[in-house]
Amino acid sequence: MRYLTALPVYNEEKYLDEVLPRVVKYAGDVLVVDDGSTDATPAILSRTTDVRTVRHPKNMGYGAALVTAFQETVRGGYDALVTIDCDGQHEPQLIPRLIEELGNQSADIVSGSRYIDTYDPNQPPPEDRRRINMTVLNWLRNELNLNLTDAFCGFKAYRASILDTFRIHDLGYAMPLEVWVQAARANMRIVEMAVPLIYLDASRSFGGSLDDSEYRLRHYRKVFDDALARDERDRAGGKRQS
Ligand SMILES: Nc1nc2c(ncn2[C@@H]2O[C@H](COP(=O)(O)OP(=O)(O)O)[C@@H](O)[C@H]2O)c(=O)[nH]1
Ligand SMILES: [Mg+2]
Repeated sequence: MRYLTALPVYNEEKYLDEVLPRVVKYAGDVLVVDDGSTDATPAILSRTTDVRTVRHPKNMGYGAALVTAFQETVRGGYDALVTIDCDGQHEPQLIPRLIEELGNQSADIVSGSRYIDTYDPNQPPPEDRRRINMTVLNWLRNELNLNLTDAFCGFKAYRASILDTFRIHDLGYAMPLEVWVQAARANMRIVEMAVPLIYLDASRSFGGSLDDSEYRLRHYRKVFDDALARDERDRAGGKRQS
């Protein structure tokens, strides 16, 4: 399976030199989607030879960076895509395992889960993230019959053939919810793989109003509702196979 490994990156000058060589070691072709970084990220990337960079002229959001990775995967004729964050929270040595699992399980999506294995009690996830994850999992189970343990892990493998079926409207952190709605409604085969739960920097934030967990949950619910409604319309309008 010929696959692309893509990193959505926004102002990661602190992690690039540590994360990129480790990704290159375990991955085939590597793409960095620089989402309009304003720190030293572009300078660091300009001197990094063994990765390809696509840059958004301005910051568009986590979801936008993933959509670009989807498009580059299809354009490059790859069989699959692995997405991995660039802040040290994901372990590059697991990249080949994700691809292996995609093949073995003949899955459409292999999603890393930080909540399958018991995590180190000394390094618990931030409480609001754990709570919001549990709430969203209930939505997925009750409204999509999708049984997952981690709704937001950025460490995933996708079969390339599904990527251009997604119609993404939220370009921020809620984008994965749109993917879950469209993937579940299209009966895609989704499996999870245990990955370590790593939180290195408690000061990292979503930025802006999403740092308010109540607001973030309401925003996620709105994106989820809109995605459900849009999908129903698309199906009724024959834009998607029922
Ligand atoms: N904060 C932020 N990260 C982005 C953006 N675009 C791409 N990213 C990258 O997306 C990945 C996940 O972001 P992060 O803030 O760590 O998300 P979290 O781990 O789910 O809280 C990282 O590699 C970021 O550099 C953006 O607009 N804002
Ligand atoms: Mg992170």
